[in-house]
Amino acid sequence: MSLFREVPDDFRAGFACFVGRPNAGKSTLTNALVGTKIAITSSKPQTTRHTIRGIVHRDDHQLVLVDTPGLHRPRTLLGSRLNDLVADTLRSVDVIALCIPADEKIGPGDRYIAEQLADSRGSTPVVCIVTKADKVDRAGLVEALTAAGELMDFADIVPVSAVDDFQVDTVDEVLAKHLPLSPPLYPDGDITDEPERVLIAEFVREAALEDIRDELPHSLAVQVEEIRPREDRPEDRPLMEVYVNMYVERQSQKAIIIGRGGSRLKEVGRKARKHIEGILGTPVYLDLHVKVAKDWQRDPRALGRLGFEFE
Ligand SMILES: Nc1nc2c(ncn2[C@@H]2O[C@H](COP(=O)(O)OP(=O)(O)OP(=O)(O)O)[C@@H](O)[C@H]2O)c(=O)[nH]1
Ligand SMILES: [Mg+2]
Repeated sequence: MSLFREVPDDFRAGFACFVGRPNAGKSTLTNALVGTKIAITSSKPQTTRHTIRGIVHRDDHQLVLVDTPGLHRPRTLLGSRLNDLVADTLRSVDVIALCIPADEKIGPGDRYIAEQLADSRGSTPVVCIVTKADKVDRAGLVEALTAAGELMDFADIVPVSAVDDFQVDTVDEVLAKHLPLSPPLYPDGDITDEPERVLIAEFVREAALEDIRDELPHSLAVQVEEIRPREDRPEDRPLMEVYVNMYVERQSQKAIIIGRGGSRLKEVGRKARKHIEGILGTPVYLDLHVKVAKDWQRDPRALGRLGFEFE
């Protein structure tokens, strides 16, 4: 049996890429379009650190979304590497969606991105997505749309609110118009090409960083140790056991994550479990372990063990 379904001759499939400055709402919109959380989001800029593909399945098309790290004028090596990553991505997609938040004035950051697009997009169409429409009133939205339209020559301009589910389907339809005729690129039911283990580790990292990021800047690494079905469960009521290790650098940070009487760790587990269940499609028993790995950021062997690979 084929994993791919029969499709009509006029089926379309291809890639769209979200770009925009940090915090513009790219990952939140990716999740809304896919219908399941696959990308972590936060109110702090530079949350996304690598490109993530999300797959939207419709009767007449399949849209593969590539969510990218926020683009900005680079100040550090990491920043310039992230920008290179985005530039490479632009060259391999069928349509580019530039995200601009409705509640912020267009600034040098957006102009910088528009210049980059003019340089590297070739003949790829660019659609403007005015995000966070729920944060402004009608007049504010008209103003944001007008200002966006003056930034560059767009194939379309679409306002959207991922939070209020306003026009999310329209974004999908507008992007799908630019896809080539093609059979599906991914099997039915696939919503991302991220490995499950990576997603699960990211969800735990997001939940842990949500309210304690300032105390734990870059000192947290998360690794999934094991995912296994609990034995002796009836076939129609499976339970997945997920074992996760969280590494911090100091004993004091371990105490922060665990919290008074384990309260913080419990809350991290509760938040992360909800998203993990969404991905695995079954109830989950989540076991979180906090360990101290002294100076792991500086120790190549520790980095290797934690799944960081460098060329
Ligand atoms: N009110 C409202 N807030 C939104 C909407 N979309 C995103 N946000 C918020 O904006 C913040 C940034 O969202 P992200 O999706 O992480 O932004 P991003 O563009 O992926 O950011 P980077 O990965 O850092 O480039 C989060 O606090 C979101 O909750 C929206 O439609 N409405
Ligand atoms: Mg993001």
